[in-house]
Amino acid sequence: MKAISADRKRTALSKRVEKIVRSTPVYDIHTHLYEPAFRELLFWGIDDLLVYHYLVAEAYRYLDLPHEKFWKLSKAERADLIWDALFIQHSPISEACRGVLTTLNLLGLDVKRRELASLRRWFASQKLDHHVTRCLDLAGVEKVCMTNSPFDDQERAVWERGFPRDERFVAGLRIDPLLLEWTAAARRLTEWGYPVGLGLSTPVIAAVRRFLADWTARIQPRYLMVSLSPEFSYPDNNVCAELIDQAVLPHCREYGLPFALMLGVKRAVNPRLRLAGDGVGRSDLSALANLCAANSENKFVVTVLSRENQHELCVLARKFRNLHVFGCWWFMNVPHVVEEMTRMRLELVGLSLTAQHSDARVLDQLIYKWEHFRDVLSRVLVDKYAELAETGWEPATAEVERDVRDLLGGAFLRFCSSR
Ligand code: HDL
Ligand code: ZN
Repeated sequence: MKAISADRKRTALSKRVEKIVRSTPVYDIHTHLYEPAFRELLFWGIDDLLVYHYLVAEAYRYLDLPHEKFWKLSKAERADLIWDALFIQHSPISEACRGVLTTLNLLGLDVKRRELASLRRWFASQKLDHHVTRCLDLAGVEKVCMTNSPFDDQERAVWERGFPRDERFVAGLRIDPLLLEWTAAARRLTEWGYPVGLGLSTPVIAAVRRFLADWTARIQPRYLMVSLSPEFSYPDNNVCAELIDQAVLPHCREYGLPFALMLGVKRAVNPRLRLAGDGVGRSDLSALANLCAANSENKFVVTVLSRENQHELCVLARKFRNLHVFGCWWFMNVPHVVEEMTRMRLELVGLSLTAQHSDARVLDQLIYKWEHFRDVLSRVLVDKYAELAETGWEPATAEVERDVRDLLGGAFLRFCSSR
């Protein structure tokens, strides 16, 4: 009798947790999506789904076509090749392939017939503004953080023209070119009226801070963000570390903004694959420990790309209250690793973290990235609450709702507003 009631208890708990995880809205703290005002910069629909760089990388394990010919093809021609290679010639079993099918299925489309033409007809009949709302609703996403770069000419023009903001979209001020390509960035800042020479003299630092202040006023970012290679070191006497110390961190303190770091990306490991050509490396996280220790007034929102760095990142989160861990980034975002990371984070850090972000580049991807993650989160949380129940600590529904809200953006918002 005892075993049956234990099973019944777990089944009831699973239903309760799954319902809460499924219905809790998400604050998606990092994506590459744009609000509709950016028009063609917002990717959506079946062809954008298929030419996603994750699928380019996987398709190129089968394609013989020289890369330069591939890049000369139209988007639809590239999508045809990827559809054939990854969905028809082979089962679409990878996470990125399955994601396309999850999205199509949840949009109510029939993939059984494997007919790309009919899928294209359906998307061609959709209106963007309606489709944005439908995708956000299906994904359960209430806020989308964009990746906004003043160094992107197309994007900058839209910001400089100005437009009525869509409150569902929040800006993220991305500063990779400023920190990582200083010579070119200095030239552009000078063009834009921020006279900077190459040396980081006081007037140059002042001009950089004015640049950051102007773009903060223009786009109202939730954070400043940069992605850094595994070789990133801090402190260091290179331009990146000095700009962080002298311009970025003081700016973040002045405006009460977190500095978001994405560590461990090796850019252009295979440049012929373009965006699909980036790789991963294990970072020396002593740089992060030094950053958090030396800048206790700054807040750091951090994700790392190497599976080998995940445990150390959790330990650092236990050492530094100004460090907020987020997401299962890029090559980490596959169910097996997401489950491993999420279990480890809950067991080592608890609930003061952001369990996932989507990194969506195509609007429709929000649907699968959050569907797949909610499945994993439910599985992990059911185990964790069942373990609590075994001690006699029965988790109340309101407590589970509070915890899930925290993991899906609530802890991040509290971290941003805390002293
Ligand atoms: O640097 C980043 O923000 C990464 O997320 C890259 O954009 C990467 O290409 C990506 O889309 N990963 O999911
Ligand atoms: Zn990203």
